[in-house]
Amino acid sequence: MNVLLISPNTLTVPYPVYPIGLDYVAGAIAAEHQVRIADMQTLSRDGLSALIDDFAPEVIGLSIRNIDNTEGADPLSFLAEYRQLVAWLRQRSPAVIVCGGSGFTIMPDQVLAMLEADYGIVGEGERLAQLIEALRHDRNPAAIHGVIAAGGSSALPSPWPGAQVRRFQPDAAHIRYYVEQGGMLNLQTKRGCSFNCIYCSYPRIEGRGHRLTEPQEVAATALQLQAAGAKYLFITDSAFNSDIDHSMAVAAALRHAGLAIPWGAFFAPTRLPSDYFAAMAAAGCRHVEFGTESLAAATLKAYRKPFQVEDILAAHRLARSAGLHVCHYLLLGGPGESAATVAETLDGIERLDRSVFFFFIGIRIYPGTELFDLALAEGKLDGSRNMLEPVFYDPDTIDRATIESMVEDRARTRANWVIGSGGSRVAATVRTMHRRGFTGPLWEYLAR
Ligand code: B12
Ligand code: SF4
Repeated sequence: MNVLLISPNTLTVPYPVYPIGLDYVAGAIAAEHQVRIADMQTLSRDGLSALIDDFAPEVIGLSIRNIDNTEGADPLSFLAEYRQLVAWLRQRSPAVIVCGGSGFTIMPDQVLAMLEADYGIVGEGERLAQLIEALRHDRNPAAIHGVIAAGGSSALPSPWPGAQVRRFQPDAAHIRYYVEQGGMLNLQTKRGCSFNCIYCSYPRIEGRGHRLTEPQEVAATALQLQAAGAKYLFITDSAFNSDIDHSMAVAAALRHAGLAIPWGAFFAPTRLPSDYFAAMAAAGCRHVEFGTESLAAATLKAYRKPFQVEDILAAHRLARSAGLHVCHYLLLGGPGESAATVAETLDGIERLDRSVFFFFIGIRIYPGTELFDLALAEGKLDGSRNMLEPVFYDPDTIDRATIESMVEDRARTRANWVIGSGGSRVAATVRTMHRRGFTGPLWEYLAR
């Protein structure tokens, strides 16, 4: 069959991100089917229309990475735009339309109903191969584990048990865009996060158990991306160090393979071996993005973070002394947050030298998380509420506006304190620098 995979994500905040998920979906079906990828970051509607006329897809896959921007202070939803795209596709093509992706997986039934697509695949898109087989043989796709049909509903499937094959095509039309705009391509070294932070949707999207890619295979893919012109790699793992041994083995493999370009990743500031970040730096790591969330002991405990304040300080010191650029993401306004814990976090930040801080104020409540259950139990959420409209947790003792003004009071004089992802102003600066040849995420230029 002819299968067209579309990434409709045109968000450029904080920068355009390479749609790596579609490489894996393509990898699962390319042996049997003709596959093309249309990245709307690089293609106009006219271009898409011409592609549809030329390729005549029988199945169209839509990658729904973001449903919204999760920024309490500056909320943006993308679903109306995607719904319009599905209607537009229907006018041009009789293809069966299938949705999937990380954002989709958070609320599959609701997103499918809103977009009016035919089917959705919850979790890993590798199951598209089975769905296409069912269509080919006139069987019911909704009988497949993890597949939902319009009007149906589905429980979260078990993780994909088969191979994860990435199909990266260096000559595909969209690759040049990312190579020229900051040079960043993406790399995945494992799926899953074994930690249990109460608000987090990542284990739901990727599973709780780790599924590791062989370090040599990761290194071979990294070299392939480098050969295609990548000047920087972003490791998309939920937390690169959630399996310390594997992350060390990947770093060693990248070093032995002679990877010449720098890379960055998300890390949890857990207790780490003293040579950990030196090993990362030796393998080409340049940026460490810590999912720190708070520097107040009570808040870390309430969020069930797998580390304590001393661990954050120690991980920060190790990364800094290995010469790495460091940023910390902060997530304020969860259960138990108060003026005192916010002040503790803001004071704690002063102890983290030469860093950038991204503040997310208000925690988006996702179904399937402990925070969702807690908000229900506390009477802060009505069980029948449509969660597609972002709902943020309201702590008992402080409101989001107060937290925001506490952060803004100090952020005003500090260029390295960024509220949210920085919005369009920061994105515009990044875009200009990427056009001038700077590579990578670039937040290090804000570090103080
Ligand atoms: C890495 C990451 C980032 C990095 C990206 C860096 C980079 N160079 O790519 C940074 C920090 C920059 C970032 C930014 C943002 N992110 Co982010 N990010 C992630 C993360 C951790 C991994 C995404 C990823 O690449 N995964 C690896 C690939 C291989 O997996 P995948 O895309 O999910 O694809 C698989 C399946 O989903 C499925 N699939 C994918 N497409 C399709 C299509 C079809 C047809 C099918 C059937 C299946 C399918 O199959 C694939 C293979 O199994 C996810 C959380 C997570 N663990 O998923 C959040 C996540 C995607 N981000 C999210 C958000 C909100 C954002 C921001 C909007 C935040 C902000 N305000 O700035 C921005 C948006 C950036 C942009 N321009 O789009 C949300 C989206 C959910 C939502 N609420 O909408 C997520 C899910 C986190 C969360 N809050 O739960 N992000
Ligand atoms: S460590 Fe990060 S990815 Fe893992 S559960 Fe906690 S917040 Fe989610």
